[in-house]
Amino acid sequence: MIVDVVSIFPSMFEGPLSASIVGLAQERGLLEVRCHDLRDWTHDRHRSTDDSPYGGGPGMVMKPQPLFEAVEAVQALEDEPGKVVFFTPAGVPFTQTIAEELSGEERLVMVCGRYEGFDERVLSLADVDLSIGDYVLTGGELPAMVVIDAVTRLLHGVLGHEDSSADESFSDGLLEYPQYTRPSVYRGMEVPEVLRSGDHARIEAWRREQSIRKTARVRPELLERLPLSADDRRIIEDELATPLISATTGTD
Ligand code: JAH
Repeated sequence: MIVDVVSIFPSMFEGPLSASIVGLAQERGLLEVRCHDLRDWTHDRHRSTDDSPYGGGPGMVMKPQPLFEAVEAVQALEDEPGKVVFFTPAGVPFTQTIAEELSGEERLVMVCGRYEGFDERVLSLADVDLSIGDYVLTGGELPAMVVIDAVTRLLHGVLGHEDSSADESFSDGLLEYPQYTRPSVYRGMEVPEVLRSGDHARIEAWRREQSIRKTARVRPELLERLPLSADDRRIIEDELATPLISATTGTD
């Protein structure tokens, strides 16, 4: 996959994209991220990318001309123009399902804004406008890195074991069950006996129960869309009957 990124701070991407799995994916030729400086498409002496808003109001808005020319120039670098992805707080919520869809693309063009946002006409360039969560950042660069990270680990050949991403939080709509490794006792805290029993049916049932309990407690809305067995429903009821703060916590 080729990802072209347009930003006024292309150097922000250097660390996150060179380390760890994303860095390795690039070294192995499975991913190529090319970061472009939006100011390369400005024509004025001050290389300005922003201007004051029509109608008044605080702050500055990303002006159309450098963004239109940048996106058009970057799209022309390959035969395929690539899906154009914007990042704004008003975008559609980014989910694992969208990460899976994007991972099937040959190339993407990501546009990162700054200031108070984009001139609305610039958004006509977007195939999709994504939000990574309900908070306001100083720009779209961190969301772009989040999306690159989530998509990269889904690319074929990136995670040595190609089935590992199918076993995790969100892939079955539940949060992940607890994981343990050696030693079996650390500072008095024991690994659950079932995980050392070798009984794979029991282990699988325990893990599903733990996933359901965790999801019911912290993300109950995720359970509404899932097919649940009678066993699952009894576990949920039991979990929701358990107080979040136990009676023994405190000074008594
Ligand atoms: C802020 C341009 N979904 C989080 C998110 C995404 C983008 C921005 N903020 C938050 C943002 C300023 C300018 C984009």
